Amino acid sequence: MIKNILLLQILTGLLLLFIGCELFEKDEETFDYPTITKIKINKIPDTDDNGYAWDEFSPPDVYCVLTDSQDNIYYTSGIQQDVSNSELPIVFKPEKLEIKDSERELFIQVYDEDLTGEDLMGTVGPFSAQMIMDDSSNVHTMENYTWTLEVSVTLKW
Ligand SMILES: [Ca+2]
Ligand SMILES: [Ca+2]
Repeated sequence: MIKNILLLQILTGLLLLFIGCELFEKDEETFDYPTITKIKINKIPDTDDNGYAWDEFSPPDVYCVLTDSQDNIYYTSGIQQDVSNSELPIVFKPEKLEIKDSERELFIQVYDEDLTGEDLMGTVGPFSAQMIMDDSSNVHTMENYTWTLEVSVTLKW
């Protein structure tokens, strides 16, 4: 009988230890793969290639797409309506955007959403998860001077 109680106590102890570890892991926020947690658009061009405003009566409606060089799409953000310069930077927080192939060359395309399709505001890249992991900072900023476009990517791993 005493042996049984002792065994029960040990089992309970182990169970509590196990639950404790589970809670700890959840708090730690671990990642199975390098994960893009944030895409920040710092600068967008004032006008399109022809010098015209992106929209006739309001600022552009901005979203971004994460692609590779084969045009595979890994992420499409929501649309941020009427982004004037004073509203920059705008931040998109993808959910569980894991980069399973850390060597793959990636690009971020930024668009102005229109009723009749979309206008490309510019592209930044290539970059790869490995490139950011090799760097000293987990925030990687890319600028496309032709388009006056600047985008920062935050990677966690
Ligand atoms: Ca437009
Ligand atoms: Ca607009």
